[in-house]
Amino acid sequence: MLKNAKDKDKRKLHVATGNKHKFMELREILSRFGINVEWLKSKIIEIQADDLETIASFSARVAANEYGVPVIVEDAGLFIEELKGFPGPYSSYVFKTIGNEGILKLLKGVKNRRAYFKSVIAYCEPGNNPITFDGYVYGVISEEIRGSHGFGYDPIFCPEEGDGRTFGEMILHEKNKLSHRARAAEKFARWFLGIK
Ligand code: ITT
Repeated sequence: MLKNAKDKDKRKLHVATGNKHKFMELREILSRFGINVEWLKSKIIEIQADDLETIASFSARVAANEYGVPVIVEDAGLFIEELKGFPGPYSSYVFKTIGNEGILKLLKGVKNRRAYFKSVIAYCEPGNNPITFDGYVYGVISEEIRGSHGFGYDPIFCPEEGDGRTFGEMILHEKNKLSHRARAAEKFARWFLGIK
């Protein structure tokens, strides 16, 4: 961890992701804490594993050592109760293959539509071990695709703390009030700044 606020100014914090939406969400949340981030616009090598912590930590270590700067890597997944947690850590592949339409087909006629998003942020300084922070948002899978904001599974996920709209029907600021990513980022920011 950085020892004081002065150290923070000397070191740029980079978010390594190929996903612009993800970067914009993280930038907005972290800026509330006065943490400015830069986009390391590169798809960092990602391993396949059964848990998001392992995936994010591996990429964060590789990126921090390769670029010689402190790096955040965030990995997220959608876990659907009726499907025993699928697609979970395989969310990226499933989105690219069957997409939102495919998920809705799998859940056709299914009453239990409960699901959650999990986010894991891995922070790593060059030469050090990564440290992870998680965040969750619970909700249901909608009956149809709704909204064009956000990305990925946003148009089929209704957070239970919301007003019935999917994340896809919310602007970035609204999603950031509830999202898994915002919650993980808040945990990280508090730790980074030494706030209890
Ligand atoms: P990286 O370059 O950071 O890896 P990515 O888009 O591949 O970007 P993830 O591996 O973390 O990001 O995400 C896995 C999949 O889960 C991704 O394809 C998205 O479609 C979906 N996903 C992640 N976070 C989401 C969110 O907040 N809302 C909707 N879908 C999300």
